[in-house]
Order: sequence, then structure tokens, then C-alpha cells
Amino acid sequence: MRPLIRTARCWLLRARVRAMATLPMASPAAAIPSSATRPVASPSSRSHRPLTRFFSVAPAPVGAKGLRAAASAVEVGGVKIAREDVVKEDDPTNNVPDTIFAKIGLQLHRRENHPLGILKNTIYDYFDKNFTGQFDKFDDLCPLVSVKQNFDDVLVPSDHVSRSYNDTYYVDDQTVLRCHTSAHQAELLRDGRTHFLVTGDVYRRDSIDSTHYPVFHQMEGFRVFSPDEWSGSGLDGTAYAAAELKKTLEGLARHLFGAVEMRWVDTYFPFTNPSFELEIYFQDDWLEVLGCGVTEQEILKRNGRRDHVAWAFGLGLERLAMVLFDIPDIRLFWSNDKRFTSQFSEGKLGVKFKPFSKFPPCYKDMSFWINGAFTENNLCEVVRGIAGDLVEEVKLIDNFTNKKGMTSHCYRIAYRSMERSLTDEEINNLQLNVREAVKDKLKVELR
Ligand code: FA5
Ligand code: MG
Repeated sequence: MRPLIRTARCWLLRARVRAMATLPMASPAAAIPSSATRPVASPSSRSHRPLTRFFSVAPAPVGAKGLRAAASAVEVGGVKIAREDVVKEDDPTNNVPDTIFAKIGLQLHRRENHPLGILKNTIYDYFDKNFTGQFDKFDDLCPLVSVKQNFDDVLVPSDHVSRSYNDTYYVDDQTVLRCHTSAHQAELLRDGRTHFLVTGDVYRRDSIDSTHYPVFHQMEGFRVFSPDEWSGSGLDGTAYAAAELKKTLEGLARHLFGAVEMRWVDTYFPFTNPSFELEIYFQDDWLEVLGCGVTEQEILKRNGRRDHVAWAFGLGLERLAMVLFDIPDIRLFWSNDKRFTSQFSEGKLGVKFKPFSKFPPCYKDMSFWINGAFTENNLCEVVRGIAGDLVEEVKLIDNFTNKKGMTSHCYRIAYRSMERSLTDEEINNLQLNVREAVKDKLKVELR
């Protein structure tokens, strides 16, 4: 299991900040008003200084199907996004590769027959049943947001690690691909919303394994309470909101899973206090499925809800869907293979996925002397740029420093297709290209 501590990095460093109301001015997208205040149709209708610049643009990944033609544009929530709006090879403040641009606008969570769409709608059902008509739902908000929305508005300190170019995809120094759906909290509060659910694709530079992917989906929940709601409870506002939050999420877990082993873990987020994570027992391990807590007063005060309290949560849809549908690898969610897509249909939560192929992984090791700028996230991005979704895991297996003070890392790369067997020749070629790219882009010395 990954140590819990690892996830703390998500919310435990650096960017210039400029105040910005909604969408970034630098992007053509900014010309179009934010769709933030337009809820999706009701679910009942179901229609419902940069650390370093490491490399510019990755080559098209081998085997990554459906890479969009470089020049085309997509539309999200009424905002047109063209490749040149997000991939800027000559801009040192941009670190978005083509493999990431290719995912924008796919919106897996809006496909009714996709595990993520089925899960989203089942969560909507829970809120509709228990809080009739109270929660406004948004699932089409533009993932291009300002640094202010993504970080400042939710009190992320200026030196917080999540702000680094190593962790977040920057379109320019004031615009990011949102790394969490919490980026929309402040805007929706200012719009007068008190109960809302925001579902969307989020983007993070991260390591590679079966439960981490650089694009995944989150659902944000937010509920504001006014003083008259807790005054008779004998509790203070914070304790009342925390109790309501746990009750709501435990109810949601039961609605989704029936009986499942779960536990609460205390944690830290800049925007909530107290803060918790919910973990579910899966594949012989505890899997973190959501973060939540009682919203910091400062956020409510700044956005028109002084003297109120609120709870908020952000759940990882893939993580929950992996448990519910028995999906063993997070890459499968992106598969267009009929043998995957045909197994799921609207309204059918928890149908167990039947693996259609069991090809063994193929392991290749590579060792190199690292330099001061080396990070594992950069390595993973280079590997993903070459091998696309054929890379299953990148794992540090050896690490030592010699007498001259040079540090060597040995990484084991697991290659595996979910859909077909790979030939030796194909894997050897991939590994050769990976080695070249790692040497060129990360300026490390191969051993
Ligand atoms: C957040 O993103 C907070 N914004 C959540 C939150 C919202 C807390 C509101 C409090 C109030 P975190 O970085 O832990 O927290 O991510 C939330 C969930 O997203 C995780 O529990 C996990 O289920 C999922 N997740 C995180 N990283 C990945 C990844 N690389 N791939 C897939 N799922 C991920
Ligand atoms: Mg977390």
C-alpha cells in the first residue's frame, strides 16, 4: 500500500499569483463567460517561478488511441479550447503536453453507460432522495481555471507543494488545468449557492501506477448551514457541520456499497478544519476515496456567508468505481475497446467487470545518475509521453549515492496493454525511445 503520507503531499510550493475573477484573461477561453453558474439539468430528467522547464511537447504516445488532431479544438461548458490555448511549446511557464490536451473535453463522467457516469448518477440519486431538490448540480464547468480559483480562493498557501510546476499543469503563470474541483467553491458561493455538487475532470502531474492517472475525475460536494439550523442542537457550528458531514458520507457509502469496510482518517487540507479522509478496504489494502471537512470560516466570510458554517467533500470517482465495478487498473476507464465499454450500462451500478484479457506485464529497468532538477513526476511524464497507456507502473527499485556524491536511481518500468499482447520488439523499441527521451529531456546520465 502507498503510505498515507503520500497523499498528504497533494495538500501539504510556488507560483506567482494575480487576482482574477473567473476565467483567465490570457486564454481565448476568457472571452466567453464562465459557465459556472449554470447548473446541469436536474438528474431526475437525466439529461442532466517555475521550478524548471523540463520539456515542451511529448511525441504522440504509442498505442494511445484517439489522440486528437493537433489543430482541432474542443468545447467544454460553452468554452472553446484549441490546442494552442493549452499546449505552448515556446512558453517556459507552460508544462502541458499533448497527451494531456488529448483528454480535455472527453468528460467520461457525462457518459451514461460509462462506469463514471453511472456512478455520478447514483450519487445524484442519493442526494435527490435525501435532500430533495436542494443540491444544484454542475458537471460541465471548464477545467481551465485561474491560479486564484484553484489555489488562492481555497486558501492554499503560497509555498504549498501542490502549486509547484512539478505537481500541477500550468497553461501559463496565471492559468492552470484545475487540480481539484474545489477550484469552483468560491465562485459558486458568490453566486448565492448553498448546496452544490460539482463533477469534473481534474489534472495532476503524478507518479504512475494502477490507482494514479494524470487525469481523473472528482465530485465536490458543498453544503452551507445557517445559525438557526444548529442553534437547537447543543453543538457549536463546527461540531454540528462535522457530524452532518460524516452522517451524509456514511449514508452515501452505504447507498453505493451496502456493507463495506471503511475508516475515517484525520488529515489536513488548507480549506477545511477539521479535515478527514475516508478509506475503503479494496484488493487487500486501504484505498483513500475522498477528502472532506468543515470549511474554513475565511472562505465563507469572503464569499458572502459570514456567520454560517459549511461542510465540503471531494471524492475520487475512479477510486470508488474501481471498488464498485472491480476494475483493476485506472487506465481502463479511458479504453474505447468494446470489450470494456459494452460491459456497463446506465443505472447498473456494481456490475463486476470481467477482464477480457490477462496479458503479463513486461518489466524493463533503467539506471541513471540524477541531477538536482530530477523529479519522479517529470520522469513519469516523459515515460508516458513515449509509451502512453502502455505503461502500467514506474517504480524506484534502487537508490544510492557514491563517494563523489553522485546519486543513482534505478527505475523498473512495467509495460502492459489492457487490450492485447505486446511483442518483444515493440517493448524493446519503447524502452529504447524512453531511454533516449529521459536522457534528452531530463538531462540525466544513463548508466
Ligand atoms: C482534494 O483534491 C481536495 N480538494 C478534496 C477536498 C474537497 C477536501 C473539499 C476537503 C473539502 P485529494 O488530493 O486528497 O484532495 O484528492 C481527493 C480524492 O481524489 C482522493 O481521495 C482520491 O480518491 C482521488 N485522487 C487523488 N489523486 C488521484 C490520482 N492521481 N488518480 C486518481 N484519483 C486520485
Ligand atoms: Mg488525499
